[in-house]
This record gives sequence, structure tokens and C-alpha cells, in this order.
Amino acid sequence: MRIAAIYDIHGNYSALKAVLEEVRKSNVDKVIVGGDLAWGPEPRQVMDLLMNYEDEFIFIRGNADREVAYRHGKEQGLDDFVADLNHWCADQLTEEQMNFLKNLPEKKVLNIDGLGEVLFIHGSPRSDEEAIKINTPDEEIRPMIENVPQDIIVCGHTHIQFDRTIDCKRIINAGSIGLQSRADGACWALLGPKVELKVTTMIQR
Ligand SMILES: [Mn+2]
Repeated sequence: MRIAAIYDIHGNYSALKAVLEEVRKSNVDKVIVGGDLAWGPEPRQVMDLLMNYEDEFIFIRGNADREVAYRHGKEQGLDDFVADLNHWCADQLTEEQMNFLKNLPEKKVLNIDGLGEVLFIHGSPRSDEEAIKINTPDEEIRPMIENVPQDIIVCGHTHIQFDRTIDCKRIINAGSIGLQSRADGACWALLGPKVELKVTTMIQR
């Protein structure tokens, strides 16, 4: 099986469309959507598009999906900006879309050609909001991954792509489709038989 991992779409409809076009040409068997779907400028359009693939794609839930779906706000200790945006996004979505976000699983294991069993999570294996960054020290990551039986973990949440190995565990961050400051385009990952970190640009060069 060959997989496209698309993470952290964050309500960016045009970036999602561009990536799905490229994914279509990449000869994959499955697409996994790694969470943080709606939280951003175009939540409704993104959810309408993704839910066309409800039976075809695999979805896991990100922290922002949980916060939007359960309308988290200041009562949960969030700052004004995040609280307002959670409520605004929730107001844009249909009840069906809200229920879809509420019911997503937090992890998925897939068997991928050339790679074996791969664990997909949003933040860390322990929590959807725990960050594994490109520069998080190995000793901080070790307790997050110590109970993971798989040798490869795919995450997102921190919006910067990487592919690093800690002890015998390979950790791949797929990057973000829709919200980032560093990359030249929408970031995602192609898995099987190799690992390829991809960047889709929307401007023709
Ligand atoms: Mn996140």
C-alpha cells in the first residue's frame, strides 16, 4: 500500500484542492487526513470537499477538530483569539460536519509497502496537542514514544516537515497543507516504498 499523508489543512481550501490534484497523479492507494481540518478561514468549503471522500479517505482527529467540534473557549483556558476562532468555525459548519469531527479516531495504524506498520497520530502518541518539533530534543521525545510498538510514526501539528530518527524510531512530520510560514507551498508526505516529503506550489513556475 502507498499512502499520501495530508495534515493540518486548517481551513485552506485552495491549498487542499491543489494538493488533492497532485495526490491524484501520485498513484496512491489511500489518503490519510491527519487532523486539524476546519480551523481556519474556509472551514465549510474544506469540510464539504473532504466529506465527499468520507468513505474513501482515512481520517484522524487533531486538537483543533476537537476544540471546534466541542466549541472550546475561554472556559477551557484558551486565549481570546483561539476561543473566538473556534466558535466562528463551529458556526460555519453543519451539524453533520460537527458530528463527523467529534467522532474521528485519534490514531490509525497502516501497513505500508517497504515500510511496514506505521502509526499515524496528530500531535504525539500520548496527546493530540503535544508537539514534536523539528528541534525538540531527543530526550523530550523518548517518553512520548516509549510505548509505541511500531518503528515509524507519522505526526503533524507543528506545521514544519521533518524526517528524523530517535534510537530506532523514525518520526516523520508531514508538514501542513494550509498553515505555515516557512515552506514555499503546501506540505505533505508520500509513504511507500520510500518516504518523500512533498511541497505543492500553486503558482506555475
Ligand atoms: Mn494541531
